[in-house]
Amino acid sequence: MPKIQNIDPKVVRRSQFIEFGRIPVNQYNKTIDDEKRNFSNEDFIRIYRDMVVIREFETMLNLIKTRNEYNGITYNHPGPAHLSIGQEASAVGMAYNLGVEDFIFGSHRSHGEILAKGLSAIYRLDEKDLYSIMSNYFEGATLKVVEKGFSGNTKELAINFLLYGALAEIFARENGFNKGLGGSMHAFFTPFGIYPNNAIVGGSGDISVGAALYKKINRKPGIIVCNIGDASMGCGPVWEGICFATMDQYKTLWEGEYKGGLPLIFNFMNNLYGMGGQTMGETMGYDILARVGAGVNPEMMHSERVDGYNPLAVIDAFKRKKHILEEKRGPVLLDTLTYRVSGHSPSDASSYRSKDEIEAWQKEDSIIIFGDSLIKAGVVKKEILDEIQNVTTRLVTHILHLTVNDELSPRLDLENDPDVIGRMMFSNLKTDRMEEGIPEVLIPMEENPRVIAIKNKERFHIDSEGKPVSKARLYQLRDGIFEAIIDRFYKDPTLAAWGEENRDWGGAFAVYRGLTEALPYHRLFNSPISEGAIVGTAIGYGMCGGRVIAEIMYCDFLGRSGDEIFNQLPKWQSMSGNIISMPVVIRVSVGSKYGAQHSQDWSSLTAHIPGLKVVFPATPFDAKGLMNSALQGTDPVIFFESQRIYDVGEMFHKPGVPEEYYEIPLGEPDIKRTGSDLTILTIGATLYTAIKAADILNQNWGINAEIIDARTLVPFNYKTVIESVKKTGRIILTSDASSRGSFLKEMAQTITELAFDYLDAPPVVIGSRNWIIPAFEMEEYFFSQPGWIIDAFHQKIMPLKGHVAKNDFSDEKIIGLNNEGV
Ligand SMILES: Cc1ncc(C[n+]2csc(CCOP(=O)(O)OP(=O)(O)O)c2C)c(N)n1
Ligand SMILES: [Mg+2]
Repeated sequence: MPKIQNIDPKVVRRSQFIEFGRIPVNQYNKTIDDEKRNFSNEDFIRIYRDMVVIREFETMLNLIKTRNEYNGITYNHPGPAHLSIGQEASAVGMAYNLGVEDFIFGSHRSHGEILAKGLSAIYRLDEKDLYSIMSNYFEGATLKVVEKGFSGNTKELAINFLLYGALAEIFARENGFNKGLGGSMHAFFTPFGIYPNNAIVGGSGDISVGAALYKKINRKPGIIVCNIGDASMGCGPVWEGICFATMDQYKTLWEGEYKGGLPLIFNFMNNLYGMGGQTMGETMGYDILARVGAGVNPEMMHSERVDGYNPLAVIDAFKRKKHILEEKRGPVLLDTLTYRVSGHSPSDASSYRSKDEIEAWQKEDSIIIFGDSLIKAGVVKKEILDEIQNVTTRLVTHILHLTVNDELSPRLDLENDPDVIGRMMFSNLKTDRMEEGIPEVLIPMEENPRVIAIKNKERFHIDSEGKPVSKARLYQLRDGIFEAIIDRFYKDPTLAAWGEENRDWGGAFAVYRGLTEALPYHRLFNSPISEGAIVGTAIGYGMCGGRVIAEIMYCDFLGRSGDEIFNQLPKWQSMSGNIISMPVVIRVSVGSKYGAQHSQDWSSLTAHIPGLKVVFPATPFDAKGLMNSALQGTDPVIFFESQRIYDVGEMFHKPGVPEEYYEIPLGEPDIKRTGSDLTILTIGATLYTAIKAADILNQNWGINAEIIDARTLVPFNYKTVIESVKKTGRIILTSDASSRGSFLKEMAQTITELAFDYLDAPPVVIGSRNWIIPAFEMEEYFFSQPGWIIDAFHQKIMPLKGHVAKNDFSDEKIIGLNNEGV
C-alpha cells in the first residue's frame, strides 16, 4: 500500500450496503431499417459476405475431417479443427469496428475470429500497405502461392492470402502464417492485428491483459480484445487476468496520460458449452455470464450480454464498448451469446445435447436470418446473396486446392534439415532497447539514494588489507541485480517491472530498493497476488514488443504460474514461426528457512521445458553480468536467485564487481577455483558448499578440487566441464534441488556420455533429499552439505585415508531409497 493513500478506519468501518447496478441483457432491438443510417448497403452485404466466408471455410474443414473430401478434393487432416459453425455473427460483429491497430487474442476455436479480423483489416488497409504486408511476410513466400495466375485486385488477392495463410497453418504447411508450427489452435497473423490463439482454455485470459498493458504503458493506439469461451470463466488465468486488469491503481495512482483503465475487452464467446459440460445450468453458477462483472469493480466492468446471433447487435456493442475504452474507463466484460452448431470437434457425437436443441438453434441461423432481413429491407436481392455463396465456395475450393498441394505448400523440411525447428526455439537477438525513445524516469540515476549508497560500498569481499568487509559496507549479490536492472530502466523506454510488493516495499528481498524513487507507476507497480497473471501479463507485454521483468516472490509459487511458465512463455517464439520475440525475464527467488512450501529449488522443472533460458548466478559479479545479458536479449529467461546468498560479496572476480556495464554470456560455466584431482560442478548457492568441501579435502588429504559454477542451466557449454574432467577424471555435481529428476542428473548423464573415457568413476550427484523441506533448524539434514560431498567422494570415488563417513551413499542405500520412493 503506498503511503500517499491512507486507509481511514472511520471510512472503511462505516456501515453501508453495496448497491449493484443493472446489467443489460440482449437489449439491442434495432431493425435493418433503423440501422440504415449507420450502414451502407455495401456494409450490410460485406457483413453477410464475411459470415459466409467463415461458414464455408469451417464447413470445408468439417467435410475434410469427417469425409476426407470437399468439392472433389480429397485430403486427410489428422490434426485438430475446433469449428465455429453457428458462431459467425459473433466473430464478424466483434471484428467489424476494429482497426488494424486493435489486437485480438483467442482460443482453440478461433478460425472464425482470424478470418473476421483479417477481412476487416483488409477492408481498412489501403492497397499499397496491404501489398507491402503480404510481400514482406516470410519474404513473400505465402503471397507467391496465391499471386501466381491471380487476376483480381489487391484486396481480392489479400482475401486469398488470408484464407491460404490460415489454412496452410492449420494443415501445418511452411507457408502458413506461423510456418505450420502453430496449427489450428494457435494460428495468428500480427500484421492484421491477429494475436495468438491459445489451445489452453483461458490461456489468453492473462496474456491479453499484458497486451493491454503494452498499449497503455507505451502509449500505443488501439485496444485489445480477449476472445475466450464461456467455460474458461472457470479458469484461474482468466480470473487472475480480470483482477489484474481491474486494479484500482490505474485510476488512483498512475499519473498523467497513464491514468485510467486498460483498453481491454474480455469478450466471452458464450456458446453455452465447454466440450460437453453446459456452463449455464451445470458447471458454472452465474446463470447469465455477464453477471460476473458485477462483483469485480464498481463499474461492474461495464458488463453486458449481447445477442451474438445478430451481427448488428454485436457491432453495436463493440462500438459502444470501444468508446468506453477510449475514455480510459475500461476494461469491459462482454458476454456474447452464441451457439456452436458444429461439434466441439468433428469427432464429437453430441451425446451431451439433444437434437431438438441443435435444430432450434439452426432455425435461428444467423446467416440465413440476416440474409433474409437484408432482402426484406430491400438492401439486396437474393441472387446477389446466392452469388456471394457461389463465389465463396469457389474461393474456398481454390484455396484448399493450393494448400493440399505438397509442391506449392510444402512442410518444413525436417528430412534434409532436422534442426530447423531447433533453430527457431530462441530469437537470440541482442538489443539495448526494444524501441527508440526516452525512458521515463523520476530522477537522474546519480541522484538515486540506492545508487549513491552502492557507490560507497566495497565491491570485493575483503579490503585492501585483506580484512573481510562488514555486511553494511559490502557490495552484495542483490546490488549486482539492482545495478543491471536500473541501468536497463534508463536505457529501454519499454522496460516495465511488476510483481508482488515490487514498489514501496522494495521487492520482497530488497533487490528493488531504490527503484520506487526512480520510476513512475506505469514502469514499476505492485500486482495482485496472481502469480499466473504476473507471468501471463509479462508474456502478453513481451509478445507485443515490450521488455519486461516479472517477479515471482518464491520459487515455490512458480506452481501457481505453471501454465504460463510451461505452456506459454517458452512456446510463442517458435509457435509463431519466429514472428514474435519474447524479451521477458522472470525473477524467481529460491528460499530457505521457511520450510516445505517456501524453500524449493525448481530450476530443473524450468530447464526441462524447451524454449526457456535458465540462469542461476551465485556471485555478485555473475548476477550483474548475467542479468545484463538477460535484459539485452530477446528470449524468455528464468532468472533464479538464492535467498541464502543475496548478501554475499564478490569473492572471485578481482578487484571486484565493475561499476560499468558488462555482460556475461548465458551458457558459459565458470571455473571458480582450479584443481587437478576432482571436479565439483555446482548450481546456485551450493558453490559455497563446494568451496567448504574443497577446503577440507585439500587440508586433510591434499586433494585439489576444481570448482565449476554452472551459472546457466540452459543453454550450457559442456566443453568447460569436459576439459576439467579430462584433467581430474572425477566429478561431483551438487545443487539445492531435490536429487530425483534434477538437472544434476541430466548433467551427470550428459557428462558420462561425453567424457566416459576420461572418468575414473561415474559422476556423483549430491542433491537435496527427496523430502519435504524441514524447518531451518533441520535444513542441514536436507540440503547438500560439505560433509556429504566428502562422504560421497570417499564412498563412490576414492577412499579417503582415516575418513569415517557419516552419510551412506552405498548402492544398497540408493536402491533402498528408490524402492521406498524417497
Ligand atoms: C486447460 C485446459 N483444460 C481443458 C482443455 C480441453 N478442452 C478443450 S476445449 C474445452 C472446452 C472449452 O470451452 P469454452 O472455453 O467454452 O470454449 P468453446 O470450446 O466452447 O469455444 C476443453 C475442456 C484444454 N484445452 N485446456
Ligand atoms: Mg463454450
